[in-house]
Amino acid sequence: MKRKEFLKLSGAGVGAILIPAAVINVISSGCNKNSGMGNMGGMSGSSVNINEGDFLQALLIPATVGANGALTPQATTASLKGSQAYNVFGYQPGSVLGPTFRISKGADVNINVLNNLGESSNVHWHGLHIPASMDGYPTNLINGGASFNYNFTIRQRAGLNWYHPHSHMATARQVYKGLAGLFIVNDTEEAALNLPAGEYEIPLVIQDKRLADTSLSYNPTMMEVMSGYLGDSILVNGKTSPFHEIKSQMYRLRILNGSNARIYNLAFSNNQSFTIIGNDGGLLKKPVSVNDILIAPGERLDILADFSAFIAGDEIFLNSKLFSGAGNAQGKQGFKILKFKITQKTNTAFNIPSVLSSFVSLTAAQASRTRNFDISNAGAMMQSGMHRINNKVFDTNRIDESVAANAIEIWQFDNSLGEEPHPMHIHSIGFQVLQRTGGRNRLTASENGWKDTVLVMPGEIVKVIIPFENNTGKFVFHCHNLEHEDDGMMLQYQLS
Ligand SMILES: [Cu+2]
Repeated sequence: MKRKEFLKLSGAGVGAILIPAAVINVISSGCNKNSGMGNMGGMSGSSVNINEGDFLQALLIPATVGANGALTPQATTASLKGSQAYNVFGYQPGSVLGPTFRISKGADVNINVLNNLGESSNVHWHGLHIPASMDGYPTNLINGGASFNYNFTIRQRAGLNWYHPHSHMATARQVYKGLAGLFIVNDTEEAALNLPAGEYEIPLVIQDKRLADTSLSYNPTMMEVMSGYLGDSILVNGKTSPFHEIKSQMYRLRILNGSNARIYNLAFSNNQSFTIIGNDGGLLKKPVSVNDILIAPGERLDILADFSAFIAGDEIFLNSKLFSGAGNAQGKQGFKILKFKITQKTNTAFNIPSVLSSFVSLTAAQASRTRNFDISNAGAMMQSGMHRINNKVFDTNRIDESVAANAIEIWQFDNSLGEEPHPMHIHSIGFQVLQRTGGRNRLTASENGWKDTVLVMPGEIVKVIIPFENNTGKFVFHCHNLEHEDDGMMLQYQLS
């Protein structure tokens, strides 16, 4: 049930400002047997426990393709867990996810999308700085049976981007059912580092789904819209609880959190450190060693993991550890994600470069203005029952922010009164995170460098600085909790 309907049933009207979460819980648990309430706490919903699985299926690595590709979104079946067939959406028959595009900076890209889904869809190239007509605007859709050619030139630095549908109010369902893929940009600065490549560079798309339901039906309750649609099983590259055979040396793990709503606190089972070398927008200036790192939906991580201390026969897991500060639905359980099995002792050393890349760090003084976005959603339930930004829900006919081409601006996402975590994503540009106040009160190790999605926890205010380009047009920015996005937590800016 959507909150709009719930409000009608419960009699809550326009004009009320705030109802304590505890009161809402009482009201809604009395009005709908399917509200998914359980023993949840406040407005951020309840957690869903992960069944870890057996780690007996081999990790699949998506096929790599070049600048001239084709995608055919379609309803198909895939073996997500053992030999069990699931009804999914794929960009090709027989599996979820699509191929990994690997493209050099400067290349012209031409990807034909033939939509055989039986419903409208489109493709958003998350992280790419491309024209508005190619960006997968929510109402710029490819009808069932029709096709569209996405063509654009890659003008940005190396990095791990991704693609997925961005259909108005259907993004969450289409992504959950299996539509997503990676898009890697390479450039000469990155190539000069000679980072681990080939079998030593492993793409990992981490997602959660409800595998008890082989039809992968998607019908979130009101509370599941608030928490986001959390799965009961973790999939990596479209398989649940996989293993991967490796040698005892340095690996480059290129990680996407492609989940609708789940946040992970990545760590190794032996708590060994690993090195963050990049994030959403490519390489950091310098490597950073950590023992764990949060990754929210839409975010990417580029990690070097040193397995040289292991011998053949050893095993190590990539896990998600407990974390706090993300509301009632997230971080309450630690679980295993992926098992690495060391099969061969090697003597191939890799020394991590002390300098990875160079770019200008922007300062607040360079910004011509600051825009504030209230993402707390305090009291939003009392208005139309939808997630909001600045008290507004998405309206394709309304330009929310007018931005001058090439302007440098600070955008401030204010979740200081909120109870839910919101990973905020801005289309078509990269930004740098300037400051976080409240909550964690600092930038994390993966928040230096270029980002396009930033996690704003309850209680936090995060400032990002954006050097807009001259890629004029109408673009959206939104919460990348896909349930929140489809619920209206998206605005748009006109760059002109
Ligand atoms: Cu959100």
